[in-house]
Amino acid sequence: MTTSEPTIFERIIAREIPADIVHETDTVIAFRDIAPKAPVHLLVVPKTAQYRNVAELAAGDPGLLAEVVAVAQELAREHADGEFRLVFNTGPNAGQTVFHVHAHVLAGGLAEGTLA
Ligand code: DGP
Repeated sequence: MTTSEPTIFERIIAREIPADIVHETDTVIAFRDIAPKAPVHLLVVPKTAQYRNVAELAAGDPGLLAEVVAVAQELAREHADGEFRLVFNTGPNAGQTVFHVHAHVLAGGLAEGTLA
């Protein structure tokens, strides 16, 4: 479902605002997070604005979700040692601020910040 106001990620995809883009295909774009939480912090974003979060994406287009994960792996190999944490904040109470589905790819030395 789209909203009337384009999200910041739609504006990046449309090149209305700049971003440090590291990967792009017809369906997915990836760029550096503006406020990195790890030595490597990339966002992998499906270009369609149809899905607000990963649950909607999984239900609506599981193939596109698999592509997001494959791009994350590829970027972790390219920008770090191939190991990575994949985070999908889903909902405001989980810290989601941009309601256009995106994966945070965190890599490059996370051993001290493991979740469990
Ligand atoms: P989330 O809180 O999970 O919705 O993640 C949104 C992320 O988007 C957050 O880590 C900061 C990042 N972000 C917000 N605005 C911009 C922007 O204009 N450019 C870039 N590169 N990242 C942004």
